[in-house]
Amino acid sequence: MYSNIELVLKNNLGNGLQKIAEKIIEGKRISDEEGLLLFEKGELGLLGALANLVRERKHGDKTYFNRNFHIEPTNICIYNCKFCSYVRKTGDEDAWEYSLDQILGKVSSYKDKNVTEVHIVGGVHPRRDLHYYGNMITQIKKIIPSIHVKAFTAIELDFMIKKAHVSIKEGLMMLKEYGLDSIPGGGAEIFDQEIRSQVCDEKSSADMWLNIHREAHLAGIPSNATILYGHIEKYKHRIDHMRRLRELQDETGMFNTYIPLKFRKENNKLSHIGEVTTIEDLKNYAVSRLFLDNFDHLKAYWPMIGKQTTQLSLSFGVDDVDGTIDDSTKIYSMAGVEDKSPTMSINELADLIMEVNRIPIERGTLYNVIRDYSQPEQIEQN
Ligand code: V47
Ligand code: SF4
Repeated sequence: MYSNIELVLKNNLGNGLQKIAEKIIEGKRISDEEGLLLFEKGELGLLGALANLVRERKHGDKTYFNRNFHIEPTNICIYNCKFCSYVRKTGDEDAWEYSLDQILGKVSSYKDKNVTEVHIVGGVHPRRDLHYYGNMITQIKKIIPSIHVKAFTAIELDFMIKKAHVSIKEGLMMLKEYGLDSIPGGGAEIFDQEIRSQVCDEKSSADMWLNIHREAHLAGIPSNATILYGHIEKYKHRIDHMRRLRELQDETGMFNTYIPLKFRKENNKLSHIGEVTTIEDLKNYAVSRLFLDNFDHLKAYWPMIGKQTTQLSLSFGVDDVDGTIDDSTKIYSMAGVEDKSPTMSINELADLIMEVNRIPIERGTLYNVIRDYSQPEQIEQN
């Protein structure tokens, strides 16, 4: 009996795709040009079969998720990214800035819920600084000592570290002392300068984003990486973005996962562009899996992409779906996603994964295995 992949190869693909498919099957790295060709000429079934091969070589059917919640301390931001539906200015009716007590109160409400991670990101608030946020992390860990604090995009870090008048390395070491465990992937957007300047011209540069992640890795702080796709960028810009990440990963090996973020169009200055199709989303996951050979994990962030596309993505290279969330983030509900109160219980996450015949694994932030939920007797009530 032939495997899907052997059938693909027996067909003798045209358009230069045959050589690329063979390289992937042999476990070789593909070039920028080859990545671009996959985007431009790769048929969805082929991309899925190849990406799934890579995914299964790395993880078999295992599909990861965690017990997490978000804290978004404020939506007040000094920047005005055109794709952002969330940003407000001081005094705006729907601006928020939670006090430290409010934030700690929220953390206390999770004390007995077995959460393993808190994800903290927000706007770049002009009056908050490194010590305020550092102290916040320390206080959070007093309430839940075992929790992993994944906090602050490189954009927030750039601002608070400059404000503290210390080097990037010193600033990161200070935050690590306060209790920072890892850095989320936000703020990367799209690295190409021409496109970046059209969608978020005031934001820290691509080089700054990469440098902060490099310095974090050197300081022993792992991080995630994202891309914002499906707006005005072209395929070549996505490849350029991933190549820069692949190079940094070759240097440090400290990126945990890559999370493609689909541009969602409601309530922002790029609404007129519209959104790309689910087919484009699946293609993007697949080519990401094939291009980023040195990233262990590829995540579909379910609150952004929706539950059904998340299930489909598991056949296109994705091995992680993020976590329980518990209705704690507004970034995507304000940008127009259908599910305005994103929450999934552990059982719902396990069912979502098992419905498409994969094995649900609860993980810690750094992919330590906590529990295999594929065994029915292990599914708990919560
Ligand atoms: O950097 C903002 C994006 C990011 C829109 O590391 C938008 O585990 C689409 O980085 N349409 C923040 N995207 C969120 C983020 C993230 C999310 C989940 C998991 C992790 C992780 C990181 O959200 C921003 C920006 O790229 N974003 N507005 C929008 N309208
Ligand atoms: Fe501010 Fe982030 Fe929104 Fe840009 S994406 S305006 S940096 S909150």
